Amino acid sequence: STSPVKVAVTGAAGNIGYSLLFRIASGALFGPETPVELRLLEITPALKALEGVVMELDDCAFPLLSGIEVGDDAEKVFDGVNAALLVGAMPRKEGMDRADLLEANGKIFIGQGAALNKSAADDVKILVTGNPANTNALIAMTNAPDIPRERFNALTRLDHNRAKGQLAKKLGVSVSEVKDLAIWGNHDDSMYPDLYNTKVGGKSAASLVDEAWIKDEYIPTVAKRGGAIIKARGASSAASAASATIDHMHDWWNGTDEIVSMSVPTDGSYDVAEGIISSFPCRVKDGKYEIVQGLELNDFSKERIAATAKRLQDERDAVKKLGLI
Ligand code: NAX
Repeated sequence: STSPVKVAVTGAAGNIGYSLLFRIASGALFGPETPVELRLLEITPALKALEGVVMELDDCAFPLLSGIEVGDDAEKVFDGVNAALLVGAMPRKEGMDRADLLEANGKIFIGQGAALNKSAADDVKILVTGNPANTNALIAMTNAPDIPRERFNALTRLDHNRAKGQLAKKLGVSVSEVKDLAIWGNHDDSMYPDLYNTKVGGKSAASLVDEAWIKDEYIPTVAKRGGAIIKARGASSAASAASATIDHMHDWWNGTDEIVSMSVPTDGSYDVAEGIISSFPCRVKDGKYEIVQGLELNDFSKERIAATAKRLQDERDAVKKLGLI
């Protein structure tokens, strides 16, 4: 039998964790042949709740789950991990502004970047879900100088899946008919889903809908979806965020011929400035992603991509000022 993949999950006792862990343990991430060992990191006051989650994992008797380790010491929990899903972050509390949040969460990712640098396996792949995801990933990457930069990704797959779902619904087709859709930029309300390069039934998706719908309804609906879910459910997206986290790492690990949205370190592609982690259309082969090259972007797309990249540059400048990178 194959030796288990060691996967770390931070914030394991949180909402997303409660959905994510069970899917990883059931084989949704690495496939039905690969045993997994879970390494669960939490802050000390959440370890008791995490104990309860571990009891439930035991009670599922997942055949692929070869072991579970829990703790509040990142260096120990990350020891030898092949994949790290960095979900845990501090929610914005009353009276906190954006800079406070960047600082509070930024500190978490300094420590976790350094711990991964010290103790993760050489082949580790790291995906940041905890917000502000792109900038947290940048902070972790900057604090892990021995890990190749391209091993640090941030999650925009939830935006991707939302964008796919909303388009399929509008056109009355199945989501599997929507091809080559991608999110550009930051995981915030400036993210840009490009329908001009998206294909449905071989046609450009933009040609099948009104431009006014794209600008006034579609993009805002995708951008505000998280808020709409909070309003309806009384709690933020958890199962869908967990599912998107699985999708991203699954495709990065196993490869995919489809175009998927991944937030990756910028390399100058499409005139997006270097030094940030931004979402692009990507393909993955043999465990390595590539930013899809040669796409034509119209003026509207160029404008939106520049605007969302600017947000990321501003966040980068803010955390630089705070001494986090
Ligand atoms: P919860 O508040 O339910 O859980 C977060 C957990 O992280 C808590 O159990 C907390 O104790 C733990 N934690 C805090 N600091 C930690 C640290 N230093 N080390 C380890 N664990 C730590 O939030 P949840 O709903 O699970 O969301 C988690 C994060 O995902 C949030 O930052 C949230 O904003 C973000 N999201 C990102 C999305 C994306 O698409 N990128 C979408 C969903 C979600 O909003």
